[in-house]
Amino acid sequence: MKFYNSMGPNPQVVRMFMAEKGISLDTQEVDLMAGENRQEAHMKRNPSGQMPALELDDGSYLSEISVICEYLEEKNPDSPLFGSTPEERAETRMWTRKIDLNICEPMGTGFRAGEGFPLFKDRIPVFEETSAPMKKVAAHYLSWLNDQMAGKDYICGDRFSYADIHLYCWVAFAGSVGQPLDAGWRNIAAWMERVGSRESASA
Ligand SMILES: N[C@@H](CCC(=O)N[C@@H](CS)C(=O)NCC(=O)O)C(=O)O
Repeated sequence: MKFYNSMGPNPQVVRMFMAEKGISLDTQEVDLMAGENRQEAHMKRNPSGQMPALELDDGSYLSEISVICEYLEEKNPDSPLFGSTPEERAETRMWTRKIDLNICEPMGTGFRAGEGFPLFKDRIPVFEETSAPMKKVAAHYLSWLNDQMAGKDYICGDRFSYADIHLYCWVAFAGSVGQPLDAGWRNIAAWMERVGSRESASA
């Protein structure tokens, strides 16, 4: 297997996941700032032109971070981060989907149409006027999640999971590009510290 890595929150999710599970893969860097991920060689790995991608031993490729991580978990079932039972896995997937659709996607759109506009304007359809409303959507659902996190250490209660990794990398990234946490989101702030103190957070 080979991991195609770059800067950005999505590759970081996979790196953090692999660090948690002690997975080490042959890795090739792709220069996202220079647009190498939109050139022919990478488009063959991921027709969406995005990072990261995983090359499998049969020469085929996977993209989409939650899919890559679920595949790596199936291949490396020890220390499960999706869960040990069908119920736990369903709970992890349920929260991951809520987080991805309602928080990470609008955060990403807010960034690409805002601070990231110069980089993305000639790559994908981006509309500057959508930046502020998308950031508001992400903030609305983070505020909602803050309430949901009352009394919980992790997104799935007392079980650290892939859902924590996915959201942590996105919230950390968003904070560095003009989408800071609201001072009132104390449960999210405490959770960020808890997850950020794990060694894997610097992967
Ligand atoms: N839904 C995709 C999102 C991938 C994505 O947006 N990756 C970013 C890096 S964090 C990217 O490739 N940006 C550069 C570009 O789109 O040209 C996933 O789950 O992997």
